[in-house]
Amino acid sequence: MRIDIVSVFPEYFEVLNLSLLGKAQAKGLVEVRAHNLRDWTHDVHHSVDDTPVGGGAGMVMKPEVWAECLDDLLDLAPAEFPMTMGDGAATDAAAYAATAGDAAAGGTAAAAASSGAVAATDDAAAADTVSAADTRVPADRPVLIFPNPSAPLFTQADATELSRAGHLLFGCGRYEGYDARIPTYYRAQGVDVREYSIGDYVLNGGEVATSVMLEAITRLIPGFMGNPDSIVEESYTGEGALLEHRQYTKPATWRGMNVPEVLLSGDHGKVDRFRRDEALARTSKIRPDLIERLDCQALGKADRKT
Ligand code: 6GU
Repeated sequence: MRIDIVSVFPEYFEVLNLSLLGKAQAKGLVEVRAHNLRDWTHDVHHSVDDTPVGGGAGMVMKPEVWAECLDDLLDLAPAEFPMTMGDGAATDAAAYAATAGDAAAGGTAAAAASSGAVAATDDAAAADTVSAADTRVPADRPVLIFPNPSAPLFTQADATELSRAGHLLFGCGRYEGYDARIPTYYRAQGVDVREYSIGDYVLNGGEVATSVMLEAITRLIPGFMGNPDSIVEESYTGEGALLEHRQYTKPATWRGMNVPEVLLSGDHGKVDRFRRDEALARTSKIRPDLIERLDCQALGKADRKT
């Protein structure tokens, strides 16, 4: 898996060379490269942001700088929106027109038609590969990920899906965010673009969120973990669908506290049932939202296996 990270603080990612990800790089399972967004600026100040259109506090990251960088890393030629290509672009163009409320989306058909830069056939093929029903990531299609506190939550299911990708590119925004046209544009270019939040709190930028997502994704790459069983165990209820049961180690009695009796019984069926009951009970108490999302069919299957 190739992993590119773009940030104005690329040094932040030097820690990735340590730890488990360092070992995975040494084994050739992943290749991580952190890039400085400012390398794609042309002005003396290397500026990457500008004031928000419509007013307001803070700064917004400029689309031109990001585009020069992402075009380079994704090996794409510049084009005019909307590009003439597969359904993905058409849908996105429609969505864009619906939300933008200006002539930008509809008024550039001539420009798109005259732009020889868009490989329409390749993009159409790429659009065909991923339908709404099939969310698997084809290994040859890059996935562009923008951490964004106002996006859907990143889940274990997303991590599992992205662990099968061949190329991930993280675009770390800073300040008040990035120009909203950037993800729309690359989606229309046939790139699989995702925006994710890692939780309901605000961070200063996408760097920490990127390292969180990277760790969740890369540990699922086959051969990454020393003991692949630890992943299977975690996912027996459907990949992070429930909180895990509590764990104990020896001694059986410590400072007057006993481990639950059933765990010492040697009856694997009983132990499994105890743990699943506890996982369910704790989840409904601590995270009832997870119970609502539960795939009851998957749970039934897990039951029958034991
Ligand atoms: Cl992805 N980015 C930022 N800046 N803050 C966040 C976040 C992402 N997820 C939760 N908070």
